[in-house]
Amino acid sequence: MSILEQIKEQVISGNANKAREYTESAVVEGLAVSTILNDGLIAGMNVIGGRFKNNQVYVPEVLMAARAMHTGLAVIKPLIAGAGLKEKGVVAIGTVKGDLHDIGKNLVIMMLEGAGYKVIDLGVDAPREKFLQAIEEHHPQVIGISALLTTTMTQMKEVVAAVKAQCGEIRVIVGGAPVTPKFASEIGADGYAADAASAVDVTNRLLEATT
Ligand code: B1M
Repeated sequence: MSILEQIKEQVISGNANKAREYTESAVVEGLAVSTILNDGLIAGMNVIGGRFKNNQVYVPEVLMAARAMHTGLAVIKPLIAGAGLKEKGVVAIGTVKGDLHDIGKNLVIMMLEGAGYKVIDLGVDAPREKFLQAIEEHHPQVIGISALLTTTMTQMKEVVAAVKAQCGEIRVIVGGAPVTPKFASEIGADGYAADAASAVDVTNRLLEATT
């Protein structure tokens, strides 16, 4: 079994120690961080996602897989975020109120940090007040909003409206599995990204357009 398959398997089986060990080995072997991420860690999480959907595994297994994935992510995070890149701007990002999913948001954060942005993590279950407070405290150029549930997507509209009312110049980017470009446009967001890498491209584009 290849080292990427090993990482994937350890995420699927929720073995955090092994996921970390194999991720470390992959780094030592010189595999690209994006390959480790997409073909190892995320690939494992996708398998668990499918099994969860089909009731083949339940919440405890999913939580264990998420923990294993985070352990692997912690190994590669310094490689993505390191390299002393000049700060490009400030992005404050959170998962909306009522929603506890943070794996995708954390990936977006890692990619943004890797691209040279300072990122303020507002965590999960973040009410709109938290986004507004972050604007006061950190003066971000971009607000990122994540939602993984169809029931919490509606919160995004409230956050976008509140952010725009507080500061019309701030750009808002939204994402998460149930979110679509059409929905993003309907709620007045400035950008939509389907995945963490695209979130960087969209953020770059939005900031280029304002400067
Ligand atoms: Co949840 N869950 N979950 N869950 N969970 C989903 C989302 C679900 C699709 C599973 C299913 O039924 N097939 C389903 C939602 C259905 C729906 O609304 N359409 C669901 C459900 C129903 C629930 C509960 C209600 C289950 C229950 O209790 N009965 C419950 C809700 C809890 C709550 O939030 N209030 C729940 C709980 C959980 C766990 C706690 C067990 C765990 C979360 C652990 C954690 O995040 N720390 C969990 C997980 C892990 C999942 C699945 C299996 C995986 C999600 C994930 O991490 N994917 C998920 C099924 C699935 O997606 N296949 C599921 C990997 C991640 C890398 O992808 O998050 O999509 P994703 O992020 C991507 C892009 O979407 C994008 O970039 C990321 C990287 O490429 N992106 C952005 C994300 N945010 C972005 C922001 C951006 C831009 C891009 O800009 C700001």
